Amino acid sequence: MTILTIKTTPYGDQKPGTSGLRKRVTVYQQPNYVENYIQAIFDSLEGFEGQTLVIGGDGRFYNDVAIQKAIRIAAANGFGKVLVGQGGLLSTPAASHVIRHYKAFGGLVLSASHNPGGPEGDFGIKYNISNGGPAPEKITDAVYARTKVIDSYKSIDAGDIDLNTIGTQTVGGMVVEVIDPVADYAALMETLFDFPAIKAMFASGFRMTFDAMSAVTGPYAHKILEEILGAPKGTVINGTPSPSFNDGHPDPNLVYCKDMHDLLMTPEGPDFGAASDGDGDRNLIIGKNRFVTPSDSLALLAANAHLAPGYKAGIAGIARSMPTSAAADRVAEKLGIEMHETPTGWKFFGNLLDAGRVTICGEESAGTGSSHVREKDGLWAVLLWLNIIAVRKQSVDQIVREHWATYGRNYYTRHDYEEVDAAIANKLVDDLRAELPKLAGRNLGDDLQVAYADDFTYHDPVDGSTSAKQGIRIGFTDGSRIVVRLSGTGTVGATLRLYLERYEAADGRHDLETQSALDSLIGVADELTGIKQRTGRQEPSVIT
Ligand code: G16
Repeated sequence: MTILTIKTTPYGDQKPGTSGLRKRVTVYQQPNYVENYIQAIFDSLEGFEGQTLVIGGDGRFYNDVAIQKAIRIAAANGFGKVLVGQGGLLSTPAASHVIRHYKAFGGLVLSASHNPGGPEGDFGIKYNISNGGPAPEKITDAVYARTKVIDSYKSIDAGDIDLNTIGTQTVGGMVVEVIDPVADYAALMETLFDFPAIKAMFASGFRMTFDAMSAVTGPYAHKILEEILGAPKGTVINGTPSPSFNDGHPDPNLVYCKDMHDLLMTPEGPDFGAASDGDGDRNLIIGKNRFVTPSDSLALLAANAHLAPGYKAGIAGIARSMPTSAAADRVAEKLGIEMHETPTGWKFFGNLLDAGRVTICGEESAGTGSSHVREKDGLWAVLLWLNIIAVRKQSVDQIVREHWATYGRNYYTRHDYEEVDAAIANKLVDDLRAELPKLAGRNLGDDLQVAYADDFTYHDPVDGSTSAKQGIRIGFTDGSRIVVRLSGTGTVGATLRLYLERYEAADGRHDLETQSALDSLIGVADELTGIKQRTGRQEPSVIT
């Protein structure tokens, strides 16, 4: 085998965001763009010679091209083995499990998650470490620094690997094993959940719809829900992965899953509806006549996790990202377990999970997961919901209402302003930050008094690291909260996110429409930030 050292020049824009490097496909198609980034990752790691690397992606356009390049670069850099999902597929949580299960050194997860795919869509590369989770900032910072000075990459003179046949091949002295992307993951799920109870529920006529959004979870959902658990054929819709997600937007929210939501609100609709995103780590949960917000879902799953065999001994603690509602905090308080508030990004949960301080984690951005892997996990959340419904023998709506009656309800919404001019968005955040010291104690709107106003800084209790400027929080004396931050996953301009939350006590009113319940807070947020006037937008692009 000849190892080739190929000269290259750096790109200035390879700074990993909230979750890896996400860019337009056309950006990735520039000469050596993939090669530079992968070599920069390997240059930032030590001790991988002879070790195993996992590679898999969500099957989006350019997945196959990037995987072949990654395999050649891995061989030239001295990895001993690559494990790759058949067809280049591995959902993000399955990739995390495969890394852990086979004790790999790390993995490359190729995905732009819920962003659209196809030649005009987005692509992404993320490096995960040996615990199966996204690389921490220490590594992503080093990768970025390396991309700015890289002048060569290593590859080998070899053709493409056959990714469609399960089995072992050799390329340039390195073993490449093509594995079934579903089998190990399905086996793991079976250890966590009460499959007989869920199976019995389907057998007794329980109906659900799972929308795989023409993305990676299709094969996983067909196998687990229909084949193993016996849900009727047709339960899984859009179950064949497509490189362009069938020209859809694989984001499981109420905009892109509106049809399913509307169906669940009718008497003829199924009992339960769920969806997952491009790479299978996000989830959407809708019961008959009841949409469950991701923040509530986290709280509910944590409160009921003991009903699933994998969590019957109880959970050690809960972690949520800062903008996620405080609903889960009330569950932790009642259970007497640890509660942690981290910056946005699943990578911040890794240390807490590894240290055994938390078992369940979640984010407002439709992500929930547990210590079984180190990524959020869409199907896991769906299966835990099914397990809870099967054991409690109640509808989603009843379960949610009982939860609010016990803990109170955190009304919650997120308003996204997408593709805003980056300069305008940055100035808005900078100006708001400058105002923060003057806000404490001030009265805003009709009846809100500011309790605190700061820019969130996280101190990791496990490794002592500090992450500053993680989002502006304005908290009020009644427990309401406004959070403003810029997304780290968009690929065009800036996405401004406004998160709003108001707490209504256990004996309060729980049946208000969410936007009206938050009306006065929405007004105060606009007054404070000037979003509408500065961006020229009268409405958010997406409300979740
Ligand atoms: C990623 C991260 C999540 C984060 C989400 C939104 O999810 O893994 O932790 O909450 O992005 O991030 P932002 O608000 O910065 O856009 P995914 O599903 O896109 O990988």
